[in-house]
Amino acid sequence: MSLDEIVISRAIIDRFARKFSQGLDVDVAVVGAGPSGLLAACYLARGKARVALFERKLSVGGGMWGGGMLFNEIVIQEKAKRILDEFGVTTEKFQDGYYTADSVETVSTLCASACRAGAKIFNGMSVEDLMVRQDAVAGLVINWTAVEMANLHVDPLAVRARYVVDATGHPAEVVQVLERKNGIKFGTPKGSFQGERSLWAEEAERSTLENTGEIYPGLYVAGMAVNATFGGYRMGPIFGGMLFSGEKVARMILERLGQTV
Ligand code: 48H
Repeated sequence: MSLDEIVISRAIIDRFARKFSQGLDVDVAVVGAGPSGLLAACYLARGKARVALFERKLSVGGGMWGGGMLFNEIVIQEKAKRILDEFGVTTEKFQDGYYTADSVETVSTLCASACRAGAKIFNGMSVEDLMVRQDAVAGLVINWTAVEMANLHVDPLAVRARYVVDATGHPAEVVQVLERKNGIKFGTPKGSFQGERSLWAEEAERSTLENTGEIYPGLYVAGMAVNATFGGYRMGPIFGGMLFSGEKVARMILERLGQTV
């Protein structure tokens, strides 16, 4: 058999069209494939939710690849070790209470786990807006990142989702769009976007988990986007809070869907 370039091209188009079509109408749309988004997508898919994950960059993993200051090791606190153990990521004790993991092994394992659980991951796509219906978030407005970068005037496509998770990290882009374009008040103490504060690891890890949840009907926030939304501190390169936040948001949504992890 000789290779036919058109068959190769058609295979990609057909398979992508099938996957993309499935991703357009889902139970949960996760925005951002950093550690919190990847973990949320994985647990949601394991719980039998239909999940699509949209990531602006070509690579998934967000800020985890670089560990701390490009030293590609992450630190987790002892209580977060059970999550990495569950996925088979190698961890090593540094001293009492502190464990390390290779950031490349961690990202690639979480990504593979999410895909194998059934989450559909769309990289190179940016979420530029939301669908809002009767005072609830009803989905996303997406476009190719290449279109965004080239500043081309190309209309986007829409994704319907029962629940949206903002896991966009420091900028909390989805939350900010909701506030900017719709002038609404949402579930922070002041009812508005607060912006992230300086470094305090202990307090940041605590408040990330505490504030992970639904801030407006249909919109959940997870990971670093939680701190930005609620005015929480940053925690630096310790990742337990990101893992716990992804796990918590998945559990909350699965409960709403009547499913369990
Ligand atoms: C599609 C988007 C969009 C968009 C952004 O930053 P992340 O790694 O997010 P988290 O919250 O899972 O993890 C945060 C962690 O990496 C970190 O930065 C920590 C712990 N910092 C502590 C500190 O003190 O600095 O990933 C977010 C992802 C990225 O890959 C973005 O490209 C993506 O979201 N993203 N994708 N559409 N509009 N906005």
